[in-house]
Amino acid sequence: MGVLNVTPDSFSDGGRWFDVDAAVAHGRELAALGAAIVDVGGESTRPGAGRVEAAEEIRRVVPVVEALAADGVTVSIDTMRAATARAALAAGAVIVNDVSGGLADDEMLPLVARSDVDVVLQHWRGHSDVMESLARYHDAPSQVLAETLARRDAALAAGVDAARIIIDPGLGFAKGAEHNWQILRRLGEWVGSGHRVLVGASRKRFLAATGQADVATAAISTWCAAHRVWAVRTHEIPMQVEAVRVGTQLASPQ
Ligand code: PMM
Repeated sequence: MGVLNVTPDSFSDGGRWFDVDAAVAHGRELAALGAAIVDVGGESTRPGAGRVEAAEEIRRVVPVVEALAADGVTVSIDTMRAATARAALAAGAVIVNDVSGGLADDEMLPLVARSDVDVVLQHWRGHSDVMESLARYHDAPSQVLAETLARRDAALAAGVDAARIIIDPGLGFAKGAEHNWQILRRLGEWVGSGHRVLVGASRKRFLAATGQADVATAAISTWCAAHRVWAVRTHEIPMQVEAVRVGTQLASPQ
Protein backbone atom coordinates (compact mmCIF):
# COMPACT_ATOMS: atom_id res chain seq x y z
CA MET A 1 0.00 0.00 0.00
CA GLY A 2 1.58 3.26 -1.14
CA VAL A 3 1.07 6.40 0.94
CA LEU A 4 -0.28 9.52 -0.75
CA ASN A 5 -0.70 12.35 1.76
CA VAL A 6 -2.48 15.31 0.19
CA THR A 7 -1.60 17.51 3.16
CA PRO A 8 0.67 20.45 3.89
CA ASP A 9 1.95 18.92 7.15
CA SER A 10 2.22 15.10 7.22
CA PHE A 11 4.98 13.43 9.16
CA SER A 12 7.55 12.70 6.45
CA ASP A 13 6.05 13.95 3.17
CA GLY A 14 3.85 16.88 4.19
CA GLY A 15 3.52 19.48 1.45
CA ARG A 16 5.09 17.44 -1.32
CA TRP A 17 1.83 16.29 -2.93
CA PHE A 18 -0.49 19.06 -1.79
CA ASP A 19 -1.32 20.19 -5.33
CA VAL A 20 -3.91 17.96 -7.12
CA ASP A 21 -1.81 17.37 -10.26
CA ALA A 22 1.32 16.56 -8.25
CA ALA A 23 -0.68 14.23 -6.02
CA VAL A 24 -2.26 12.37 -8.95
CA ALA A 25 1.11 12.04 -10.68
CA HIS A 26 2.67 10.66 -7.50
CA GLY A 27 -0.24 8.22 -7.01
CA ARG A 28 0.23 6.94 -10.57
CA GLU A 29 3.96 6.57 -9.88
CA LEU A 30 3.34 4.55 -6.70
CA ALA A 31 1.03 2.21 -8.63
CA ALA A 32 3.46 1.91 -11.56
CA LEU A 33 6.28 1.03 -9.15
CA GLY A 34 4.24 -1.84 -7.72
CA ALA A 35 1.90 -0.54 -5.01
CA ALA A 36 -1.24 -2.70 -5.19
CA ILE A 37 -3.23 -0.02 -3.34
CA VAL A 38 -2.75 3.74 -3.10
CA ASP A 39 -3.87 5.19 0.26
CA VAL A 40 -5.06 8.77 -0.14
CA GLY A 41 -5.28 10.98 2.97
CA GLY A 42 -6.18 14.64 3.46
CA GLU A 43 -5.60 15.02 7.19
CA SER A 44 -2.23 14.64 8.89
CA THR A 45 -2.14 12.37 11.95
CA ARG A 46 1.44 13.15 12.95
CA PRO A 47 1.87 13.48 16.73
CA GLY A 48 0.66 16.88 17.87
CA ALA A 49 -1.31 17.66 14.68
CA GLY A 50 -4.61 19.55 14.91
CA ARG A 51 -7.78 18.67 12.99
CA VAL A 52 -8.67 19.75 9.46
CA GLU A 53 -12.26 20.81 8.62
CA ALA A 54 -14.29 18.10 6.85
CA ALA A 55 -14.99 20.33 3.84
CA GLU A 56 -11.26 21.01 3.41
CA GLU A 57 -10.38 17.32 3.80
CA ILE A 58 -12.96 16.41 1.12
CA ARG A 59 -11.70 19.17 -1.16
CA ARG A 60 -8.16 17.78 -0.91
CA VAL A 61 -8.87 14.11 -1.52
CA VAL A 62 -11.85 13.79 -3.87
CA PRO A 63 -10.24 14.99 -7.13
CA VAL A 64 -7.19 12.81 -6.42
CA VAL A 65 -9.27 9.71 -5.68
CA GLU A 66 -11.39 10.34 -8.76
CA ALA A 67 -8.42 10.62 -11.12
CA LEU A 68 -6.58 7.58 -9.74
CA ALA A 69 -9.71 5.39 -9.64
CA ALA A 70 -10.47 6.40 -13.25
CA ASP A 71 -6.98 5.11 -14.14
CA GLY A 72 -7.81 1.73 -12.60
CA VAL A 73 -5.77 2.25 -9.42
CA THR A 74 -7.15 0.52 -6.28
CA VAL A 75 -7.64 3.43 -3.89
CA SER A 76 -8.13 3.42 -0.14
CA ILE A 77 -9.25 6.54 1.70
CA ASP A 78 -7.36 7.37 4.89
CA THR A 79 -9.91 9.27 6.99
CA MET A 80 -11.58 9.28 10.39
CA ARG A 81 -14.67 11.04 9.03
CA ALA A 82 -17.71 9.31 7.57
CA ALA A 83 -18.49 12.32 5.37
CA THR A 84 -15.04 12.16 3.78
CA ALA A 85 -15.21 8.38 3.42
CA ARG A 86 -18.65 8.68 1.74
CA ALA A 87 -17.35 11.29 -0.73
CA ALA A 88 -14.23 9.23 -1.50
CA LEU A 89 -16.23 6.03 -2.03
CA ALA A 90 -18.51 7.93 -4.43
CA ALA A 91 -15.34 9.09 -6.24
CA GLY A 92 -14.13 5.48 -6.65
CA ALA A 93 -12.26 4.47 -3.49
CA VAL A 94 -12.88 0.84 -2.50
CA ILE A 95 -11.29 0.60 0.97
CA VAL A 96 -11.87 2.79 4.03
CA ASN A 97 -8.72 3.18 6.17
CA ASP A 98 -9.84 4.61 9.52
CA VAL A 99 -6.91 5.16 11.89
CA SER A 100 -9.42 5.52 14.73
CA GLY A 101 -11.07 2.16 14.08
CA GLY A 102 -14.48 3.87 13.99
CA LEU A 103 -13.98 5.68 17.31
CA ALA A 104 -13.66 9.23 15.98
CA ASP A 105 -17.00 9.27 14.13
CA ASP A 106 -20.06 7.21 15.12
CA GLU A 107 -21.30 7.27 11.53
CA MET A 108 -18.22 5.49 10.15
CA LEU A 109 -19.00 1.83 10.90
CA PRO A 110 -22.66 2.07 9.76
CA LEU A 111 -21.42 3.73 6.54
CA VAL A 112 -18.92 0.92 5.93
CA ALA A 113 -21.62 -1.69 6.60
CA ARG A 114 -24.02 -0.05 4.13
CA SER A 115 -21.32 0.44 1.50
CA ASP A 116 -20.04 -3.16 1.67
CA VAL A 117 -16.37 -2.21 1.29
CA ASP A 118 -13.17 -3.34 3.00
CA VAL A 119 -12.29 -1.42 6.15
CA VAL A 120 -9.00 -1.02 8.01
CA LEU A 121 -9.57 -0.77 11.76
CA GLN A 122 -6.43 0.67 13.28
CA HIS A 123 -5.66 0.78 17.01
CA TRP A 124 -6.21 4.29 18.34
CA ARG A 125 -6.68 5.87 21.75
CA GLY A 126 -7.18 9.54 20.94
CA HIS A 127 -6.51 12.38 18.54
CA SER A 128 -2.97 13.40 17.60
CA ASP A 129 -2.87 16.37 19.97
CA VAL A 130 -3.22 14.06 23.01
CA MET A 131 -2.04 10.64 21.84
CA GLU A 132 1.46 10.82 23.30
CA SER A 133 0.00 11.15 26.82
CA LEU A 134 -2.09 7.99 26.17
CA ALA A 135 0.94 5.72 25.53
CA ARG A 136 0.70 3.86 28.85
CA TYR A 137 0.54 0.06 28.90
CA HIS A 138 1.37 -2.81 31.24
CA ASP A 139 1.56 -5.22 28.28
CA ALA A 140 1.30 -3.26 25.03
CA PRO A 141 1.02 -6.20 22.58
CA SER A 142 -1.88 -7.83 24.47
CA GLN A 143 -3.69 -4.58 25.23
CA VAL A 144 -3.35 -3.15 21.72
CA LEU A 145 -4.63 -6.36 20.13
CA ALA A 146 -7.52 -6.65 22.61
CA GLU A 147 -8.52 -3.01 22.08
CA THR A 148 -8.39 -3.52 18.30
CA LEU A 149 -10.52 -6.65 18.50
CA ALA A 150 -13.04 -4.66 20.53
CA ARG A 151 -13.28 -2.31 17.51
CA ARG A 152 -13.67 -5.39 15.31
CA ASP A 153 -16.61 -6.40 17.53
CA ALA A 154 -18.10 -2.91 17.21
CA ALA A 155 -17.82 -3.19 13.43
CA LEU A 156 -19.54 -6.60 13.45
CA ALA A 157 -22.30 -5.17 15.66
CA ALA A 158 -22.77 -2.34 13.13
CA GLY A 159 -23.28 -4.95 10.41
CA VAL A 160 -19.83 -5.05 8.79
CA ASP A 161 -19.02 -8.46 7.27
CA ALA A 162 -16.10 -10.11 9.16
CA ALA A 163 -14.33 -10.84 5.86
CA ARG A 164 -14.26 -7.08 5.11
CA ILE A 165 -12.27 -6.25 8.25
CA ILE A 166 -8.50 -5.60 8.19
CA ILE A 167 -6.78 -4.88 11.53
CA ASP A 168 -3.73 -2.69 12.12
CA PRO A 169 -1.74 -2.10 15.34
CA GLY A 170 -1.27 1.60 14.51
CA LEU A 171 2.47 1.87 15.18
CA GLY A 172 3.26 5.26 16.71
CA PHE A 173 -0.38 6.05 17.57
CA ALA A 174 -0.36 6.39 21.38
CA LYS A 175 2.76 4.19 21.34
CA GLY A 176 6.40 4.87 22.07
CA ALA A 177 9.30 3.21 20.27
CA GLU A 178 9.50 0.30 22.72
CA HIS A 179 5.75 -0.37 22.38
CA ASN A 180 6.14 -0.51 18.59
CA TRP A 181 9.00 -3.02 18.88
CA GLN A 182 7.11 -5.18 21.38
CA ILE A 183 4.08 -5.31 19.07
CA LEU A 184 6.24 -6.17 16.04
CA ARG A 185 7.88 -9.04 17.97
CA ARG A 186 4.43 -10.51 18.57
CA LEU A 187 2.93 -9.93 15.11
CA GLY A 188 1.98 -13.60 14.85
CA GLU A 189 -0.82 -13.00 17.35
CA TRP A 190 -2.38 -10.45 14.99
CA VAL A 191 -2.28 -12.79 12.00
CA GLY A 192 -3.60 -15.54 14.27
CA SER A 193 -6.81 -13.52 14.74
CA GLY A 194 -7.86 -14.73 11.29
CA HIS A 195 -8.22 -11.18 9.96
CA ARG A 196 -6.05 -9.64 7.31
CA VAL A 197 -3.38 -7.46 8.96
CA LEU A 198 -1.95 -4.15 7.77
CA VAL A 199 1.21 -2.62 9.26
CA GLY A 200 2.34 0.98 8.83
CA ALA A 201 5.91 1.45 10.02
CA SER A 202 7.17 3.52 7.13
CA ARG A 203 9.49 6.38 8.07
CA LYS A 204 8.02 6.57 11.57
CA ARG A 205 10.07 8.15 14.31
CA PHE A 206 11.21 4.84 15.83
CA LEU A 207 12.89 3.94 12.50
CA ALA A 208 14.12 7.34 11.40
CA ALA A 209 16.98 7.82 13.88
CA THR A 210 19.77 6.68 11.56
CA GLY A 211 18.65 8.68 8.53
CA GLN A 212 18.07 5.39 6.67
CA ALA A 213 14.34 5.14 7.34
CA ASP A 214 13.44 3.40 4.08
CA VAL A 215 16.08 0.70 4.65
CA ALA A 216 14.80 0.20 8.20
CA THR A 217 11.25 0.12 6.82
CA ALA A 218 12.29 -2.54 4.32
CA ALA A 219 13.58 -4.75 7.14
CA ILE A 220 10.19 -4.40 8.84
CA SER A 221 8.43 -5.13 5.53
CA THR A 222 10.35 -8.42 5.23
CA TRP A 223 9.45 -9.31 8.84
CA CYS A 224 5.78 -8.51 8.13
CA ALA A 225 5.64 -10.57 4.95
CA ALA A 226 7.40 -13.46 6.70
CA HIS A 227 4.58 -13.32 9.28
CA ARG A 228 1.97 -13.35 6.48
CA VAL A 229 0.82 -9.81 7.07
CA TRP A 230 -1.61 -8.85 4.29
CA ALA A 231 -0.09 -5.46 3.45
CA VAL A 232 2.47 -2.89 4.52
CA ARG A 233 1.72 0.82 4.15
CA THR A 234 4.86 2.59 2.88
CA HIS A 235 6.01 5.85 1.30
CA GLU A 236 8.77 4.26 -0.78
CA ILE A 237 7.84 1.38 -3.10
CA PRO A 238 10.67 -0.39 -5.03
CA MET A 239 12.70 -1.49 -1.98
CA GLN A 240 9.51 -2.45 -0.14
CA VAL A 241 8.29 -4.62 -3.03
CA GLU A 242 11.61 -6.47 -2.92
CA ALA A 243 11.51 -6.73 0.88
CA VAL A 244 7.98 -8.19 0.74
CA ARG A 245 9.05 -10.64 -1.98
CA VAL A 246 11.87 -11.91 0.24
CA GLY A 247 9.63 -12.18 3.30
CA THR A 248 7.00 -14.05 1.32
CA GLN A 249 9.65 -16.56 0.17
CA LEU A 250 10.81 -17.08 3.74
CA ALA A 251 7.22 -17.83 4.79
CA SER A 252 6.45 -20.23 1.92
CA PRO A 253 5.78 -23.85 2.73
CA GLN A 254 8.67 -26.11 1.52
N1 PMM B 1 -0.05 5.73 9.77
C1 PMM B 1 -0.26 6.99 9.38
C2 PMM B 1 -1.42 7.34 8.66
N2 PMM B 1 -2.34 6.42 8.34
N3 PMM B 1 -3.08 4.19 8.40
C3 PMM B 1 -2.93 2.93 8.80
N4 PMM B 1 -3.86 2.00 8.50
N5 PMM B 1 -1.83 2.53 9.51
C4 PMM B 1 -0.84 3.40 9.86
O1 PMM B 1 0.13 2.99 10.53
C5 PMM B 1 -0.98 4.77 9.46
C6 PMM B 1 -2.15 5.12 8.72
C7 PMM B 1 0.74 8.05 9.73
O2 PMM B 1 1.82 8.06 8.86
P1 PMM B 1 2.06 9.18 7.69
O3 PMM B 1 1.80 10.54 8.33
O4 PMM B 1 3.48 8.99 7.31
O5 PMM B 1 1.09 8.89 6.59
